[in-house]
Amino acid sequence: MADLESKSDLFLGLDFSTQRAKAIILDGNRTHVAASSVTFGEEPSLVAKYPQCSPSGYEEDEQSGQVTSPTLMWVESLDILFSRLVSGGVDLGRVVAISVSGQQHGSVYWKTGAEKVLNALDSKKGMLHEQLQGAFAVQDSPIWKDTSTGKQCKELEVYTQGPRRLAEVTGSRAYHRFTGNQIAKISQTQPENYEQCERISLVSSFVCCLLTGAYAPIDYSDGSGMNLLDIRPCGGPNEPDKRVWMEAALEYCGKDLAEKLGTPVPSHTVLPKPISPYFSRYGFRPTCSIVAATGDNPSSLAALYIREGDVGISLGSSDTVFVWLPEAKPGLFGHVFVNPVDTGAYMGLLCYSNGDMTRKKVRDSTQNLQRLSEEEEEQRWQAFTHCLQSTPPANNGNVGVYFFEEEIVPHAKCTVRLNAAGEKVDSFADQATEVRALIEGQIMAKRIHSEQLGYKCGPGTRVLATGGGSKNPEILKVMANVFNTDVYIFSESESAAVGAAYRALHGYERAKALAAGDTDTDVSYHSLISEIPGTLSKVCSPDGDAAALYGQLMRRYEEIEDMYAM
Ligand code: XUL
Repeated sequence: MADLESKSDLFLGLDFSTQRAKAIILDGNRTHVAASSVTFGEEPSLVAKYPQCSPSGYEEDEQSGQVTSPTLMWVESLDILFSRLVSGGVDLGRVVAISVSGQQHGSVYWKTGAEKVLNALDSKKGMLHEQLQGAFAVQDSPIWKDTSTGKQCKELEVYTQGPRRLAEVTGSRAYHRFTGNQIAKISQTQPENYEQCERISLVSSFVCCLLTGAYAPIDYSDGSGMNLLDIRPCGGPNEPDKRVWMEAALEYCGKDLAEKLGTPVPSHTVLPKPISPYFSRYGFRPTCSIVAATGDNPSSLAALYIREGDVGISLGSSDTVFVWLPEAKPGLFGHVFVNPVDTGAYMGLLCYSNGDMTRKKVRDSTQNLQRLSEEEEEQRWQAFTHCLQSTPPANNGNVGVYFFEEEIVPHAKCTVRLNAAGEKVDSFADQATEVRALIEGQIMAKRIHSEQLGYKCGPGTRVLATGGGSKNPEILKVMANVFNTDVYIFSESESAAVGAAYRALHGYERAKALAAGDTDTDVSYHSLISEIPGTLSKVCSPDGDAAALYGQLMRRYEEIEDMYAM
């Protein structure tokens, strides 16, 4: 295998999440060199143009459940991000490879002729959003929070011979946010726009279209979140890991959809075109490689060195749980994706819509959140932590389900509180009990559901916690006791962006080694990206007595979910 690149070479990871775009730059030893971010709903120039997306970064129609973000807002933020890195003194000319992580399931609709515009992007002709003004057939991209596709989900399941069959082939039964259902809704409700669209990207692959100035392929792992990709290998001895689209699902979701989606590729693919000459304005070298993008959850799995026996828990805008699966056995529950760092393996994913926003609403005892200063936020989180400190594990038998937003796992929207006697109550005696019921309920749900996906808690297993919520040691204690296992945190809170930078490094080095012919075996991700000592630190171990209390409480929690799931 080739030596790692010279120390002066840099690797850039971009993450386009629901609320912001981030960049993290690492050197060849994966040491942090620079970082920057743009918060869509707070960046003054973006707020002025897209006030409907402030402060959240998206626009929501409560009535229909439709949730979208303006595609051009994302386009503009890429320029802001790069100019911010340059003004911070970063020499982007040292970047040899870039990869991208994107919020999963969201989609972008390129208008016929847009690829010509992408090909012709020119740093002298104005900013990206100016040159791409007319490039989209649909101006507002549906994102993962969208729940307006109930009709399409039902029809897709019928068309593909039922939810179980759809799950067996695509890794999931039909879900509102999954891209195929979003596309089907657009093809049915905006037929002219659908007709005018020549290419559909995921948020992740869309950013690669901007970077390369050409249509970029969808990778297998993010593609598994569409209800469209057949996740089973089908390529024979020459291409053992090849995946293709599911014909029946394509047929239902839209006319000529195979052409509009393009051919999907393994997640480690280096794209045929390097960076577009447009980006010379920031000093990028013309040969800078772009490695296929993937979704934010697959990207976090890559950053966290997840291996068999680990469960990753990310507490963020959405809460997610991901597990490494050697085999795919998808059922009616959760999702199975092609693994982003080993195309022969899989990853299980659970996604909860009640994450940070719900924790904030319980913290502030309100359904209408206000914008607070950093200091006020800090004070309120301290009070929240104090609530956890002042209440015992298992909350004296009080248990609650807080699905303020329509929950995905299970499909339900309700708030239910049971006291120790099993009676339904409208509120608990005090705020501290309320906060503990919320956190314990959220963590118990994650254990119950990951076991249903095939995960087994036991000796040698680890919980790897990430996301904003993982900074709270009291929440980590609850994780250790509920999962009855050690909890580790990653020294970086931005696992999705870091995963993108790691994947850029891997894709680049792999391609270089293969091109040089100095290896007869593939350069596996884990052979190159081994755990850097100190990046994962054990922060919590279970307390036997406390852990024992959760068995019974989990059964009660499960009963509530069973009663209220739609
Ligand atoms: C995963 C999901 C969310 C988004 C958030 O299925 O919908 O985690 O990826 O960015």
